[in-house]
Amino acid sequence: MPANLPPEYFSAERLFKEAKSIEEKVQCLEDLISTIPKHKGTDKLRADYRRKLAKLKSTSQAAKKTGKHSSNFHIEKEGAGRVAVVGMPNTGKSSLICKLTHAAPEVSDSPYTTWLPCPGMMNYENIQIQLIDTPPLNKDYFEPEIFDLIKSSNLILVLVDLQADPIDQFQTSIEILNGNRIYSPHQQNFEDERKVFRVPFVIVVNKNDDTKLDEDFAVLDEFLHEEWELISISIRNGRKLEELAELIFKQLKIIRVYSKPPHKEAENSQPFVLNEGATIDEFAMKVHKDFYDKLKTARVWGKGVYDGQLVGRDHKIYDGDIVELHI
Ligand SMILES: Nc1nc2c(ncn2[C@@H]2O[C@H](COP(=O)(O)OP(=O)(O)O)[C@@H](O)[C@H]2O)c(=O)[nH]1
Ligand SMILES: [Mg+2]
Repeated sequence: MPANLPPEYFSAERLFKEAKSIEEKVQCLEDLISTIPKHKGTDKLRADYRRKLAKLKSTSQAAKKTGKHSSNFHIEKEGAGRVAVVGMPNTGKSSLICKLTHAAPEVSDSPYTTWLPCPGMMNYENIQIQLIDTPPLNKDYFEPEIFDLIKSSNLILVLVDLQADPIDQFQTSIEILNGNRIYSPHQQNFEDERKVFRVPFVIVVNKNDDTKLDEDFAVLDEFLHEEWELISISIRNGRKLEELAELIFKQLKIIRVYSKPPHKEAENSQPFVLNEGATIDEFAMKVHKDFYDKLKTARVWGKGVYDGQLVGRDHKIYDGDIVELHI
């Protein structure tokens, strides 16, 4: 128990302990948290209570939606891919979501501001990608459901702070992810491979605010670049954010393919999103099962073909290709 807690704390604590219903408990716990002064000595206490509050809130939500399991950690997948933004406290996870999407998670110097995941959609050219802000990685405690969310992602951005012992932050983050059976595809794994989740990681080195810090990044880069995909950005000064969006797209390994009705222009704005390496067959399935069932031939405009070339079902398609399906 940290010293110097004000008397309001102790009365709020008593009220919380006496509260009966979940709603009442939520209210009292919010009041209790607001009585705790913010400083280093109380970080752990506040984090503990926030965790408790998150649990209570999700329980109360689940209770409201009768019969349907629901939790604050369950987020519907949307868009062309899901990217989990993870890392130690204060590395800029929430700032990144604020900058690249319309979502507005709270940004603050206090390390345990984010305690629930928060999704936002990032526009990348003509598609949208889901980014999810997550609570800070913590060796001692972490909501298990957050790892389910991270495992369900197509890509993990591991944020580290260039201005605060980035190597240590990098190592700790990887250790915690691996400790929860989440590995980047290239990593060696000493456990039963069937129990492991493989999701690509990108190391995002934030707070590279100006060229004076480039040298610090160069040291880190030297140490890590052979094994890891990494990029250095400054959210505050907007450095390399476009490159980051591009890298996210590249690492998701997806392609955008356009459907063209016969004798008409391609429907340019709304591509179908498929995994790299997809074939005409998979594209037809995406458009409609009827096309997949009845497909005779297809014409392709794009990579490795002459314009309007007739191709078969197993022809491989590429990002930007235009396809005309014939049934
Ligand atoms: N100098 C600097 N500070 C940043 C940058 N990005 C975020 N911050 C600050 O770092 C602190 C923590 O940011 P936040 O997004 O809440 O981190 P989180 O705990 O990882 O979600 C805030 O004070 C931000 O303003 C950056 O590029 N440069
Ligand atoms: Mg945050």
